[in-house]
Amino acid sequence: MEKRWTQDNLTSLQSSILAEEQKHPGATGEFTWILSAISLATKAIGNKVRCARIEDVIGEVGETNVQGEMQHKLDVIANEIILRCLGDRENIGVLASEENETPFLLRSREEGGRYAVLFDPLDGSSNVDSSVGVGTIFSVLRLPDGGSREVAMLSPGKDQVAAGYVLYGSSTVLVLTTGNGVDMFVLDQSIGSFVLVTKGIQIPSGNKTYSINEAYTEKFSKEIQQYLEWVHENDYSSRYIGSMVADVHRVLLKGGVFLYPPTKEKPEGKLRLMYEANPMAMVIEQAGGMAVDGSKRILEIEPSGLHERTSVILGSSDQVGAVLQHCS
Ligand code: P6P
Repeated sequence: MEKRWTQDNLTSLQSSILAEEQKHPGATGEFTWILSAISLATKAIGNKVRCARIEDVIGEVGETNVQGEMQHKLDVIANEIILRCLGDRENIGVLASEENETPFLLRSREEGGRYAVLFDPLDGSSNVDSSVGVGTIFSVLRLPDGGSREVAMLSPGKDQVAAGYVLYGSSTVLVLTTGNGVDMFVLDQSIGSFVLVTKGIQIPSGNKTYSINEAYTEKFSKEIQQYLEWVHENDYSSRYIGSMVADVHRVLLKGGVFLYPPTKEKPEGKLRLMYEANPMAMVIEQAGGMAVDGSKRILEIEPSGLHERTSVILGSSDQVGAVLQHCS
């Protein structure tokens, strides 16, 4: 069997982050502390996802979350795991979750709270019962010295200091950017560590694959409808999983374009800006792609609320450009 890694090429998530940190003279190591908590939390969540049927935590809780969507048992479990793992990191001032209406204000700047971490604990959780890939999405913002933390947390995506996701799929994959490219790690269960498998991912161009829920075609704008007519006439293939982390991960590695445009029912779009669109947009841009809301970069949207939604069109620049040719 081919060696998965050898002594001279085993790079763990922690050692990769520390090596990155060395490039920043002023780095204090506290940033690493946050990412190691995200690593710990997502390993625990991955275990829960894999054992969900055995532990009978599949299905809905019977209540709706702040989004008005049915909450799944695993949403609650994943949320509690992240809050527990991140909550005791003394340099985190704010935690904000898709599952909670208001953010957790843990520590002031004076008490050492220097970062805000925003997350969707288990995006696509309704897919777990059919063993479709689901994921945790995270975004890290540095809190400025002065001002209210709630206001500071609503910074545009271009201010993120780190972003990424963990896909609980055929393998548990962590994709991370700290602003210097995109790296991919896979959880090696035999040693319990995320190990570096690809450094500096670049999204391929030229892949004529589009990813959108075409059931809503009649509810999309006429521009999107025209784009869909165009792809049907130009030898495109369609891939849509209905789990954002899985769909975006495929686009990151293979190219193509993922779209979740506004519909009549959701005129602002379905996906959330702060903890879904922004982190994914940072990853895609850092990999050389584009991420827009139809008219501008997602990362330049000035947020007005923690749970606001946005239209999302992201992928390789050529494929996003093909969409925009029909939307401008
Ligand atoms: P639809 C999952 O519920 C989610 O938030 C994303 O993961 C996914 O991209 C989207 O919704 C799917 O929505 O309307 O196509 O089922």
